[in-house]
Amino acid sequence: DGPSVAIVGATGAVGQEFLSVLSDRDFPYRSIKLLASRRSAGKVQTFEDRSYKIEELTAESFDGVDIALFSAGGSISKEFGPIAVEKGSVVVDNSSAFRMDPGVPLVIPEVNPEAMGHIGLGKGKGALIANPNCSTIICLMAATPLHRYAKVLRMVVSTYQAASGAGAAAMEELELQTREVLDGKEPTCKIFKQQYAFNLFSHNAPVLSNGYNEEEMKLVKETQKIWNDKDVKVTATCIRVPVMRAHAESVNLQFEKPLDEDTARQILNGAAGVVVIDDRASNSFPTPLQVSNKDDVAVGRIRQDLSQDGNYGLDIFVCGDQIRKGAALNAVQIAEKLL
Ligand code: A2P
Ligand code: 11C
Repeated sequence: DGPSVAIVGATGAVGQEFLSVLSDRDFPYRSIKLLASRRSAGKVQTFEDRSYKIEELTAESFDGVDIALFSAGGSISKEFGPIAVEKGSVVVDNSSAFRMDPGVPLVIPEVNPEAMGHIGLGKGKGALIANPNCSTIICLMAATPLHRYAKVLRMVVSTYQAASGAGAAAMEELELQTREVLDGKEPTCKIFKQQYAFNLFSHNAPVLSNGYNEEEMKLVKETQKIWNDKDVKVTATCIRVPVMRAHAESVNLQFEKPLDEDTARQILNGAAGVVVIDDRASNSFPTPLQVSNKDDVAVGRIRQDLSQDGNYGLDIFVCGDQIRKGAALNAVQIAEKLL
């Protein structure tokens, strides 16, 4: 028993992770449908000992679907999300298409589950729920428990983002380029138009007229929406680094109330979905590799910000698996709340 589930973008990096997460968490489903582009239609995918044919995404794909997990890019979400809702599906959308729509909840289950309101299954009504951007999810998993205690007034984020955020093809390109460079060959630059292996560069999202790129503005706007706080000041610099699948973020926080580092460590130790890795003696702090394929976000380098008077500032360093908590896991956790 359970809901019928459709995965839109099933062949992609996040689509494949939806399947792993559903299986790992024993998500109860009655049936599952794997949807992708015409290019993939007919390919066979094994999932939980059964073979499934990938189907081409069409308007008819959503007949009888209770939950649709979308991760095929914003334009596919814009086109097919409303069709799925019309057919009565609850859509959990991993793209940026609907995140800032005031009528669409933007949800991290550990942070703002209440934003889902009364959306549920079996009500004869479809709905849209947006999954935040990966950098926002990973940042807010660590910042929110501190925000609840001392209220963040200003947050400065610098990201070190993995290839996976740009999809399966970018991950393949990083691997290929690494081999090519080591072999003394010219690296193939299709996804990013510049050398990625043994390099880093400003995030590939379009740069806006204010000088920020879209990825940076997502951190600003999504934080304000998720915290339901239009006044919180956020600024960000987003960088792509040659790491496969986990993002790292340096986060500087300024609080309304004092918060010392020992209390912050205690709060983070008790936070759901967060592990603290913060051993100064052995220089052991979070790394992207440690959190790869893991559910929890890791936090370390927890220290008082010397540049702020009193205990009104903290610096932390956060790492989280971009495909898992940054995308698929968060979406499946939302789906679990619908059950
Ligand atoms: P396909 O493999 O058939 O191209 P990623 O984020 O890893 O790049 O994955 C993108 C996902 O979105 C893939 O599953 C891809 O399917 C899917 N996709 C891309 N374009 C379309 C489309 N026009 N219709 C349906 N799915 C699409
Ligand atoms: C990245 N966060 O790591 C981006 C990609 O709004 O869902 C995903 C963009 C989004 O590159």
